[in-house]
Amino acid sequence: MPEILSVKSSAMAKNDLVAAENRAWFRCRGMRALNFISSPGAGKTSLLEAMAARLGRKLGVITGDIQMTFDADRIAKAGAQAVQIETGGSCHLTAEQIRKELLARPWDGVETMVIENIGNLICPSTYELGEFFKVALLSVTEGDEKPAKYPALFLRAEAVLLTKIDLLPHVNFDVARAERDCLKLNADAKLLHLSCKTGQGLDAWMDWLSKRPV
Ligand SMILES: Nc1nc2c(ncn2[C@@H]2O[C@H](COP(=O)(O)OP(=O)(O)OP(=O)(O)O)[C@@H](O)[C@H]2O)c(=O)[nH]1
Ligand SMILES: [Mg+2]
Repeated sequence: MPEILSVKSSAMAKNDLVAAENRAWFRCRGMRALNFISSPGAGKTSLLEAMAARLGRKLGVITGDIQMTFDADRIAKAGAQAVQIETGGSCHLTAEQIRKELLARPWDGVETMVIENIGNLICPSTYELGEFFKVALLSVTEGDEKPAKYPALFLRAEAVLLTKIDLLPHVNFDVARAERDCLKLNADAKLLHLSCKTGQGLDAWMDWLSKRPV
């Protein structure tokens, strides 16, 4: 199927070009830019609400969903600058969609821009959006075998946040196994434990993020 492969690679190449322009846009403004990727419901928006409570309008968020603006509404209510992309069915965001939102508003005062990707462990992992790094969120309710089964994300994520750790006593989730599998895929990954319900781990996450060079 050489024709199909060439169409796919040309679409990816176009996306990568726009992603490079987005990266330059972030760099010019001294903004740190990261891409949150996880399965649906792992806690991306909850973490962004917690970050918004700390960073206020210094946090910008471009959040993607198939439909509805619930997530952007929640994040804006928590104090950050937020906009929603509704893809209408597509399972990942593209660099072009991000570019459009970067140019559509001033983003005055934003120091950290988080792109909350569509809940999906597969497609978002391979589409560059212009971020400087990816962060994987893995909730303890999903199963400890997910890093081994969905390596595309865990290979590429600079940090893996194990979320909802307040639920650990109630689920069969082997933290050591999940973390071992993450490190097999990326020995340099930063591993952190978080609970947005209790606040555990939020200081460590914010500290790591603030020290990560732009
Ligand atoms: N117990 C517990 N529940 C949490 C935690 N974080 C998030 N939740 C709950 O998990 C559900 C999903 O959280 P969201 O933050 O909306 O997840 P999401 O990854 O943004 O979801 P999508 O955008 O739909 O992919 C909500 O009911 C949250 O209240 C946590 O640390 N502990
Ligand atoms: Mg969300």
